[in-house]
Amino acid sequence: MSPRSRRLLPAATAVVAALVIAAPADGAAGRQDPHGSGGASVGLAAEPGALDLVPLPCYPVTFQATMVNTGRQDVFADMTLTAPAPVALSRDLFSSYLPAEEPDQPVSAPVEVTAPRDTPPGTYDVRLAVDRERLTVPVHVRPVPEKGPGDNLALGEQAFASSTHGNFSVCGGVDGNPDSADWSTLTGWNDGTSRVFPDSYGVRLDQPRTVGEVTVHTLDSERNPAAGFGLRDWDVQVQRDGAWRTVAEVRGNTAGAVTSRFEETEAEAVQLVIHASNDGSYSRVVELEVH
Ligand SMILES: [Ca+2]
Repeated sequence: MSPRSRRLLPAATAVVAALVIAAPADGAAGRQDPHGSGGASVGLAAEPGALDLVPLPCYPVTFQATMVNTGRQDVFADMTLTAPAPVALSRDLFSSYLPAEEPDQPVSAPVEVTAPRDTPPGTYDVRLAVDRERLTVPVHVRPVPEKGPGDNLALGEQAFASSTHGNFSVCGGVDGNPDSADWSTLTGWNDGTSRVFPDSYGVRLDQPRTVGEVTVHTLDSERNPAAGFGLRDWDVQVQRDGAWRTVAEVRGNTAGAVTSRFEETEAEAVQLVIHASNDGSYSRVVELEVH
C-alpha cells in the first residue's frame, strides 16, 4: 500500500497549488510605490492556495507562506497570520528582512493548520497580512471519517513521547506516512535524549478500542538502514483503565517494519517502551500503526 492510500484525504489540495501572488501590479513604469511610502512594496503568496483539513489532534496540514519584495527599497517585513477559532496556526507572525533584489527573491515559511475533533465542517478563512496587502487561504474542514475494523486507529490521534528531539514533531509518527525516504521532512519521531534509554512513544486513541495488532515503522532508508539506525528492542504496551500492560516484545530487530500481534484487548492508548536502538543513541519511529 502506498503511503498516500493510508491517508484520510488524497494529498490535500495540491492541485490548487497555483502561486497566488497578491502583490501590487509591477507596472511598466517601473516599480512605483503604490502606497507612497518610499518604494517599499511587499507581495504575499500561499502554496497551496487552499487546504483540506480533517480535524484530528495530530493531523495538521501545511502551507508555505511567502513574502516577496517587489519594490526598490530594502524592507523588514512582518506578516501577521490569523485564523478563526477553533482553527489554529503554528505561527501568528512571520518576519523577514527582504532586500530589494533583481530578480525578486521570495522568502517562505511553513505554517501548520490544525483544528480540534469537534470542529464543525465548513470553510474557515486564514488571513495573511503585510502592511496593506491581504491574502486569504480558505481551509475546508471536513467531517472526521468513522474508523472501523481494519483501519489504522492511531492515524491522526494524539501522540505522546518521553521526549522529542529538536524540531521533530511528536505527531510525525501518526501522520499516515511510513516512508523513511521522507524522514527529512519530519514525518517521524526522534527522541531527544541521546544514548539514554528507555524512551517511550505512544498514541491516545479517540475512545477505548479493541486492538490486537501494532506495526512499527522505524527508520529504514537507503542511507540510514534499520540495521544501523532503527529500533532494536522494544515492548508494546496497551493502556486500560489507566494501567499499562506489556502485550508483545521485540528484541534484536534489524527490519524496517515489524508487526506484533497479540490477543485482542480493549485499550485507550498504546505505547512502545524502547530499550535500545541499533546505533545506541536515538529512537526513531517513522510511523506507529494500531489495528
Ligand atoms: Ca510518519
